[in-house]
Amino acid sequence: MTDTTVARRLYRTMARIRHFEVAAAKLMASGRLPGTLHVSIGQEAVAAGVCDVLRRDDPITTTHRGHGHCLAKGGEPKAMMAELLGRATGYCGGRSGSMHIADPAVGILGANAIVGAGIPIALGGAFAAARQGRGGVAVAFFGEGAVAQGVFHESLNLAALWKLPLVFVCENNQYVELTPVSVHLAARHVADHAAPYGVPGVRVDGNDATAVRSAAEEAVTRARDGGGPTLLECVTYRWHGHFEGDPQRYRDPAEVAEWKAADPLKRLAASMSGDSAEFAAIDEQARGEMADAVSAAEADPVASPASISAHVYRRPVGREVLA
Ligand SMILES: Cc1ncc(C[n+]2csc(CCOP(=O)(O)OP(=O)(O)O)c2C)c(N)n1
Ligand SMILES: [Mg+2]
Repeated sequence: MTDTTVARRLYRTMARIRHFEVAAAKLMASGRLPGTLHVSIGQEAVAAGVCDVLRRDDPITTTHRGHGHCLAKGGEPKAMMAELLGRATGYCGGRSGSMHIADPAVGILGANAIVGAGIPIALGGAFAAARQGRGGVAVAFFGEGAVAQGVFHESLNLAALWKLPLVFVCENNQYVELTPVSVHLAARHVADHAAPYGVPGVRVDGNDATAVRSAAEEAVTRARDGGGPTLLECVTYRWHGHFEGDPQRYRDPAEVAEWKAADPLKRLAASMSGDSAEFAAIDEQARGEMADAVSAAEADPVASPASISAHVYRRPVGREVLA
């Protein structure tokens, strides 16, 4: 039996992510949002379940599909939406768009467009947390595409060797761009990669927010208590294409329909059937919050082209090196 307060909190986080991304996808379809956009619609239970057991200052890293993790960790929807819309008030001054949201004040060390690149940054966060000795735990969110990257294995090895407080959360949404996981990974399951490093490997239904939360709670508690890392594989599915506008010729619409029937929001609401009015109200509130974020962000000034090189490191060349 799921605790009502926890269920409502998880639902609220998922609804906020859903409405943020539905709004962003609509803005892109109507030509109002520039750049590239990868949404996590259908995968909300992972961000909600994991971040629910984290402290405000616990560090996380995420990927090109990271809006959900940022929102669940305490990212500001208005500053995120402004960033997506290229506004000067966005998290990165409107210079970066969707894939580089960061907010150290709430532990978001950064989204990252390079597959796998957030994992060693989270490893650094875990190393720092261990040194600080305040029980901090870091989380690396990544897709199953990163599991074939060397840096995943290097980070898992070091985290295991040094018993770092790091939870590796793989959001296995079945596809790496156009490639299904079945022809991408040699191992049967992502979680199987934990055993060679002597680390617990757990596979959970990633569309069940309370199951994700329980598995994350166990892993985070172990990490806080000095028990080292865990590899948590959350099995889920992205409803939209790899990017907004992806023609999706590589998958059967029937498969998408099957996963839509396992909507993490509807599943949680159904498991708490006595509470349907409450969930509907939470949903409406989240929809309004994100509509307000869009209106406020759209009213803000577009980033000035003159700011394009702000914060860009330029290596001195030639005589400048000696100067
Ligand atoms: C090192 C690197 N290689 C390739 C790419 C191009 N790329 C962007 S997203 C992506 C797929 C990632 O798949 P996965 O890790 O499963 O995440 P998902 O998109 O499913 O959330 C690829 C190959 C990249 N950004 N970085
Ligand atoms: Mg994937």
